[in-house]
Order: sequence, then C-alpha cells, then structure tokens
Amino acid sequence: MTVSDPVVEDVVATISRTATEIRQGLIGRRGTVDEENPSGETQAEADVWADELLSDRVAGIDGVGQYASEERADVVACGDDPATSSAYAVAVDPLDGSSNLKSNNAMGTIFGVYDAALPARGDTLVAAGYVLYGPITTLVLATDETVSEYELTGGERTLIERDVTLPAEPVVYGFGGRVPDWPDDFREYAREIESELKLRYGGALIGDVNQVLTYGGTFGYPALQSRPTGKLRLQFEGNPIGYVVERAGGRSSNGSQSLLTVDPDDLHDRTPVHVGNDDLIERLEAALA
Ligand code: AFP
Repeated sequence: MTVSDPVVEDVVATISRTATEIRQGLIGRRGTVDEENPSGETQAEADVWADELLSDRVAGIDGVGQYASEERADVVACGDDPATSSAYAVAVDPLDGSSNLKSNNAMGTIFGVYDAALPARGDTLVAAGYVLYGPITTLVLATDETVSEYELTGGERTLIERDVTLPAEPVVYGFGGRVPDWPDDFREYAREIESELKLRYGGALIGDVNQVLTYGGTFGYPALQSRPTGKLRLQFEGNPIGYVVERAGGRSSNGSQSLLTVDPDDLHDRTPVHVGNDDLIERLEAALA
C-alpha cells in the first residue's frame, strides 16, 4: 500500500530503505563518540552515522525543503522554504533508544513530515511513523487516512495490518524517570495505574509505544522534579508519536493538552509525553490539573 501524496511516499520509501541499512550497520557501531547532541546527551557512534545516512537521503528528495534531527543543532535547508511553499519539513530521531545498543534491546527510527517550517506544531503533520528494530523490523505509518503496520525486508515494505487501532481494553503501562523524581500528583496517578495494568518499560520510546499500540494502555515520560519539561523532544519524539497514537484512536498529552496543539519555541524543546487510551489520558490530565 503506497501513500497517495507522492512526496510523502518518497519520504516513507526512503526512510524504509535507509532504516534497513541502519539496522544492518549497527554491528560494530555500539561505542560512543566524544560528542554531545544538542540536548546534551552523549552520542552513540550509531546516532551520528544514522543521522548522516538519513540526512543525505531525505534532504535529496524533491519536495522536501527542510531536514532536522535530534542529533544536529540546526535545521538543514534543502529545497524550497516550507514557510512559503508547498515543500515539507522532515524531522527525525535517527536512533531512538540508542543507549539500548549496549544491552542489545529494542530501538527505532522516528520521523515526522510537517507541512510547515520547523519548529512546528504537531497538528501540521501530514504523516509520521517509526521503524522498530525488534526481532522483526516493522514500520508503523500514520497519515491523515489511516495507520498501517508493515514488515520491512531488504527495504521493501509488506503491509501486515491496515487501520491499526488502539485496543479498547488497556493492558500495559510504562512510565519513565525515577519514582522519587516524579511530582506528587503524577506519583499518585501512577500508583493507581500500577494496580490496574501490567508494567512494560524497555527504555526506548518506540518499543514501549508499540506495546501500547498492540495491547492497549499508556506510555508516559512525565515532567520530573529535576527536569520540569521532561526528557523527550517535542519535534522529534512527542509530536510524531502523539500523531500516530491519536490517528490510531487514542490520545496524547503534555499533561494538560494534546501534544499536537503545543506551540514550540525551539527546535530542541523538551516536553512531558503521555499517550494511550482515551480514558487513561483523561485521568492523567485530571490528576495533574
Ligand atoms: P536514548 O536515545 O538516549 O537511549 O534515550 C531514549 C529516550 O529518549 C526514549 O526513547 C526513552 O523513552 C527514554 O529516553 C528513556 O529514558 P530513561 O533512560 O530515563 O528511562
């Protein structure tokens, strides 16, 4: 199944092919480089390499005017300005959960295609998705039309589920950050959820969100006492994941409003991220109000 917008289709096909290469190239790139990304985190060799591969390929697509990534400070201008033309801006987290390379656990590549110049609100996304490097490489893709899941083999995508929707009965939850660092109101909400759902937390947003999409439930990386704006990045993680979950029938929130309605100040803004079944996000917002 291809996407009806040819530029978006080109972006998705390019990321699918590149992700397959990224996965194969992880072997031998498990070390760190002596650099920090713009969010102040130590970069893995694989983070830098995946970003270079993706920028080379995505920035070359006709109809893409900007490329931005969690691993570089500034937006790369690579075509017509999305602010004044019909060109799109593509934002990626080249290797989400790259610290899982050390322990050989799940990680992924996240992307968002914005119909606006970056930084942009999530409600300007026209497509977003992620590649999950699990035992099988899968792509979850959300567009205005639907959410689909594909298997990726040699860069080719095979549709395995169309109209992916969040199961109505929630089963799993995963919350990031250390419990003593959680604000009291979030801790109280978390206590309730812990007694209702089953814990699944793997340290890579993509792996954890994919469990929520598969079984129903919620993922949250809340505001912390030590980090009031949370850990995750709005442009590269919060918006694309919020878009996927909302398109799949769930909700997203920064604690008080949909992630997709948050006005960004900076390309590397952080935000608390909560996604999942409607009633769980409603309870979260009520608990934090
Ligand atoms: P890395 O890309 O540095 O491994 O961070 C992954 C991540 O941004 C996100 O994918 C996880 O949900 C979250 O951080 C995990 O953070 P903790 O290590 O604090 O649990």
